[in-house]
Formats: sequence, C-alpha cells, structure tokens
Amino acid sequence: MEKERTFVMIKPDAVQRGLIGEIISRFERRGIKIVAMKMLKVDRDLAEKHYAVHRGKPFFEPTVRYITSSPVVAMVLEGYRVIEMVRKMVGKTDPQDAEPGTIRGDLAQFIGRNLVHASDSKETADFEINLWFSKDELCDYKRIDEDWLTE
Ligand code: FUP
Repeated sequence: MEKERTFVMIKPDAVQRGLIGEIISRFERRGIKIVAMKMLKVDRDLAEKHYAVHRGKPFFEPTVRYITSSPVVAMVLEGYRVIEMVRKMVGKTDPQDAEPGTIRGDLAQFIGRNLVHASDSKETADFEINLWFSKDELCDYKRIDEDWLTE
C-alpha cells in the first residue's frame, strides 16, 4: 500500500465559527497524520492560483473574495488512499447535497460557505501542496498508533 498526501484548507467561515478543532479532530481520530499545518491570511495572488481552474466561471470572484476575507488553516495530511478518504469525509461541494456524517453535511448549509477544501486527485494534491507549502514545512515522522491502524 502506497501512502499519499493531500492538501486541506479550513476556510474562513470555519475559522470564524470556531470549527478548527472540530474539523482537525475528525481527521486525527480517523488516524490520518498531519504532516504540515499553518494559519495564514490568503492574498489575492495565492487565491487566484489555487482556484485557477475556475477562472472565468461566475463563482470565481466570490470564491476568491471568500477565501481572502479572513485567515484560513492550511494543512497537509498523509495516509493510505488519503485523498479519496478525506474527500469522502468532507462531503459534496454543495452542503445541501452532502451526506450527514460528513463535515459539510453536518456543519454547513451553503455552497459559498462550505467550510473546507480538500484536493480531488493525486495531480491536484501535488500542485496544491507545492503551491501552499515549501519542502521544509513538511514533517516526516511516525505516529505511535501507526502500527495499530493497519493489518
Ligand atoms: P471542491 O472540489 O469541493 O472544493 O469544489 P470545486 O473545486 O468544484 O469548487 C471550489 C469552490 O468554488 C467551492 F468550494 C465553492 C465554490 N463554488 C461555488 O460557489 N459554486 C459552484 O457552483 C461551484 C463551486
């Protein structure tokens, strides 16, 4: 089994609503390892690069304004098949369609305030990790529960 890394951003509404701990603890309790984490105020340049695939769409500007409006928490998570696992835990993009039990399905209501971002593929994860973090911000370490999470 090959380990993967994925990029997750706790968006401004989650920070403002006091949900940083709630969201991080869901990943931690699942046994997913945090290998990088920082709080930052996103500038327009970073926001536009992050959402570059959506440039020209009607929601591009509002989405850029949303994620530059207040600090976010950015992190890199590591684990087996972690990209798909985290996407499932986050839930569908529109919280109205997100299943109960997911972060968006439990805690959010509107697509433009959907609390969290997670990479949707290996290629996107590599691009986003590289965009948001430098190599020396990524920590290689072993968690004490790792041997108990796999067969
Ligand atoms: P996701 O991969 O779930 O983050 O979703 P997308 O990359 O499709 O969209 C990025 C962000 O744009 C969403 F989190 C919210 C916003 N968005 C809208 O506001 N309206 C849309 O129709 C689609 C996306």
